[in-house]
Amino acid sequence: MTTTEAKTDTVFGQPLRRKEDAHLITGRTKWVDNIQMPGMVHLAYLRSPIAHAKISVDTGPAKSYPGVIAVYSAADFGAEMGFMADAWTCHPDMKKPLNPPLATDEVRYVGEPVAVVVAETRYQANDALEAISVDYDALPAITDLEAATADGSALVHEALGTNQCYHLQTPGDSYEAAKAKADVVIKRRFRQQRLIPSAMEPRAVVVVPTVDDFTMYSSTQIPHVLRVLLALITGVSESKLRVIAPDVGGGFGSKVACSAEEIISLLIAKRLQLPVKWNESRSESMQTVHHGRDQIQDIEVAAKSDGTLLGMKVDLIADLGAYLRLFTAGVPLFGAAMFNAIYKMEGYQFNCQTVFTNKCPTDAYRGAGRPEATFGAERIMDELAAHLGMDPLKLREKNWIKHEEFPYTTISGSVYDTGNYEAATARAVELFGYDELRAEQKQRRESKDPVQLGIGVSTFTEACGLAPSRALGQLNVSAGGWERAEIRVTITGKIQVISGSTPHGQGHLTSWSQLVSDKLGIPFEDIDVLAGDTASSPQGLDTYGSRSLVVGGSAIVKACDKVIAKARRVAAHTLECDPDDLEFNAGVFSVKGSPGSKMLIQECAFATHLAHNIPDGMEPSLNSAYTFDPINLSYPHGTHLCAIEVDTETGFSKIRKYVAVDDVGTVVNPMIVEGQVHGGIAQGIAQAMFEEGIYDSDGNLTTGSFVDYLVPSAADLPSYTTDRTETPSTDNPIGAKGVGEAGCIASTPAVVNAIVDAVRHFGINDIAMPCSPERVWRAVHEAKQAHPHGGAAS
Ligand code: MCN
Repeated sequence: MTTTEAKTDTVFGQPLRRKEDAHLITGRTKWVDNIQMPGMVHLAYLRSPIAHAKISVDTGPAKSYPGVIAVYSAADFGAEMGFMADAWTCHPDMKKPLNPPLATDEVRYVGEPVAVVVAETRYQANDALEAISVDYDALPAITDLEAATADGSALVHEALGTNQCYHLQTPGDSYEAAKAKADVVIKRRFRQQRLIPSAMEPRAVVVVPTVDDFTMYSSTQIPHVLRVLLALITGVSESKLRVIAPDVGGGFGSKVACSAEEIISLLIAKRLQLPVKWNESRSESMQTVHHGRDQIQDIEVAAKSDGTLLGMKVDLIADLGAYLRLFTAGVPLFGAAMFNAIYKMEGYQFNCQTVFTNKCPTDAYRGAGRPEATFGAERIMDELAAHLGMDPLKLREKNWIKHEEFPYTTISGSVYDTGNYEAATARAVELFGYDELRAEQKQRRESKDPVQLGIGVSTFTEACGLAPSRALGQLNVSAGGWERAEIRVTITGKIQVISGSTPHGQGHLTSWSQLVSDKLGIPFEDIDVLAGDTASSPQGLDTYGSRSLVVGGSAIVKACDKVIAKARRVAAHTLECDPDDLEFNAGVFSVKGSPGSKMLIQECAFATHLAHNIPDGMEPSLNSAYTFDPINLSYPHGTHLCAIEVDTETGFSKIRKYVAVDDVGTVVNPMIVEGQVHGGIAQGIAQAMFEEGIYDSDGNLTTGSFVDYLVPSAADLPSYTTDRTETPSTDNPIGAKGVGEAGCIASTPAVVNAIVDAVRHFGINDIAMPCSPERVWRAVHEAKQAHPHGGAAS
């Protein structure tokens, strides 16, 4: 027994520094690439340099290269390697192409794995790739999303007879009925460019076989899900496979995968009975880690002339790339219920076409479907405001759900539990100096200043906290949405939190310690968190969809309740009172009315471990577990305002002020929340102004390195002013809403709205993302040529 004093400090809600950072920032880390094993061999993949071709592969010549142990193509594995998994049947008529981890007779995107070399060193493995002989018999590359759906188009998968994966239309004619009452109908086409996730640590896998089982170390977001998928695909029993996600250098959705390289690494370790390692280069990662976004959105809104929104119609075409990964087909549907955003309306229609092309598959990337939807909603609201001559904030206020109307069932069927858009917007307006900036904008227009000021608004919400299992079932997603946690209480009163969520940058060690510390009254530093290892945490559904706090954290809180209930029995037994006569506060059980008669929870732990004198029939352990299945998604919201200076002579845009007021309900650690918002805003600005994955018409990725794929650096980004309002959720025991994707979802439309606002008086109503200086300059230049006498600054 070491602790004899009750805990006095409160840590929940405090901006504590992250426990995990000491080892991360001093390099005492365990990245997969740092793992060395005796006798370990190295893998390198030969990848298709052609977007679409029939292939025949001869691995023979590479086998005699120095250090080479084996060379394999699909033929060497056959049925053993199975097929890549997809987890969502989005439509009864959905087409699902088979996707073997190594290409068998046809390649369908540049970067697709064709063969693998096993060698003593990474360099020998890479050198031998050149000796593998592949005949590529080129086929037409399908790269244009709209042309791919035209009659007579060449096909990505001949056997499917179409390039369309599925076409989904919401039933009913509520939109047409709403439109019939409208004074105004406007329509815009927005393009969600392709993004390439760029986590700091590219993917890496090590597999260590022992006599009849395997340990896989992978830079993954989903060790638990990965273990199940590998078992299903390869037939290796789950109980023979331990998956460990050690320190993981970010994922942003791109490591929610069961990759070809993970499957093949396991099979090679099994076949050779040797430890194997694969780690990808940055350019390999850019070609083959799943990409994000890539949609064309045609959005129409119908409204009254006073700004009352009547309805919205969304027609999407989504580029799936060549194959289905886990959630490829479903990503557009994650946005289906979010285009209506925070707005009330009578009619809504959502149509979605999903199309195969000869490009790297797309899948979840920070926000997955919701950034796309929020962009569409917030851009079209600005367009409607401009059309009606209304202030964009006033238009939003006229149409948003009022705080007293919660819980609110939206037109697309979501139930938003709580929210207060008025409060978040009022705070953002105050911090931003909205009226002053509008006055400056007017002055710059009137003086024909070459540097114009634009103001962009985004009053976003999003749906995160994946997810009620039943809802996933209704949507035909082959996964549950619960999360599991276990609280282990040691004999000395220390705590191990066994977490099913798997952090890869989100600070869970700190947040979970804060949750447990106040709940159990045990000092913050006495709490350890075990996560990301299927041996220590055998059950879990991992981290994505900003679910870890609202689902995993709720499981932790519920497990703590069980610990307290058990400890209460021990305390009551020892203090010789009824359990109901005990109060529990800051880790101390005390008899109501006799405060001197008390017992610390650590003393209960010690007594329980000894089990000399605990209640009859009680199991001698305070350890408790809980599996929490949420009853609803989580709906954080906020108001982001961006002021941007656009040099109309050069097209260069500079963010002058960025204010973000987020409402993520009750907050466990405000510093972590702020960090998440900062990182998210940076990623959203990157989409608005910098990043674009481009393929040429032959299907070559022309932005395959950081030289031409522009990930912004700190020097490219402004300082942000952040603040919060707090409207607790009523759907989980913490009152929290997710934050991991919010900044990324909110910021892109705020920035693009600001850029368009700066140049709207030239007659410009859209600039395609990323709004690079060249694109902005061209838009202004073309508008000036079209209207040589118009525009205040022309
Ligand atoms: N938090 C809090 N109070 C709240 C909400 C959250 O204190 N009301 C804290 C949580 O306790 C947790 C962190 O904020 O420490 C994030 O919590 P949550 O919103 O539950 O998100 P997840 O932990 O589930 O993280 C997933 C989310 C996603 S989906 C992407 S993508 C993303 C993101 O997190 N990828 C990231 N943030 C990332 N941050 C880093 N560094 N790296 C990534 O790859």
